[in-house]
Amino acid sequence: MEDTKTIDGFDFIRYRPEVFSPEETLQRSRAFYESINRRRTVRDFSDRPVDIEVINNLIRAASSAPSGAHKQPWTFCVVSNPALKKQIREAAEKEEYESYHGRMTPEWLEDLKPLQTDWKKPFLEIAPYLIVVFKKAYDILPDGTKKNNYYVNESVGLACGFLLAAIHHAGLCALTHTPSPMNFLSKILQRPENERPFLLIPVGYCADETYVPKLERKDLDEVAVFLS
Ligand code: IYR
Repeated sequence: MEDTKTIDGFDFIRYRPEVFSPEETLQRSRAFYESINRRRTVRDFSDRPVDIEVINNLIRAASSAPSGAHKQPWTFCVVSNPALKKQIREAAEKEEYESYHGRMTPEWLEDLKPLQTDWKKPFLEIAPYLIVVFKKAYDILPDGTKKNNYYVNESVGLACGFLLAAIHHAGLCALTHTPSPMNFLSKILQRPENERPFLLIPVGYCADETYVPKLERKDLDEVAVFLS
């Protein structure tokens, strides 16, 4: 039986987190770091199928992220239909062509050279799934009233972080793609007016021979300060 209590008329349940010994805590923190540190953004996907129930679980994990006032202000739109993927690829490439040929600053293009990206986005048709994440600035109640959400960017960013971790944990790969501007996604996917595209995430297995840029990650002392 769950321990419950009522505070000011609201139900609470006893929280029983998993707690480990100090040794096991250290071991688990290291193991998780070593696993997640192997995650890489990939741009070369295989068309090898992935069970939709895997995708369902990845989205369940993402949607367990914390959010402002627990509003869960997100919609994960899962696209596997080849005709829709083609439409998305064509629209994304049209925007990206313009970005790479004038909209991005010379400094930005220079910064992207080590990644060797360009306006061509074949992965949008090759990956078995595109998860298009939409943020909901407000909810629309059944009677049509609008209700604002809180910390929407922070919340949806956290959910995407959870999603990427879940994808990696399942042995799959992803790309956090940000075609810009990306309002074409609202149109193609016929999303309601309260949803705005946030990230376009192809998901699947990477191609048999995939190369990723030889990047270094910052050391702990470059990303953290300890004030004790
Ligand atoms: N959206 C473009 C350009 C791009 C921008 C950044 I910042 C990247 O880290 C990678 C790519 C594209 O997807 O190619």
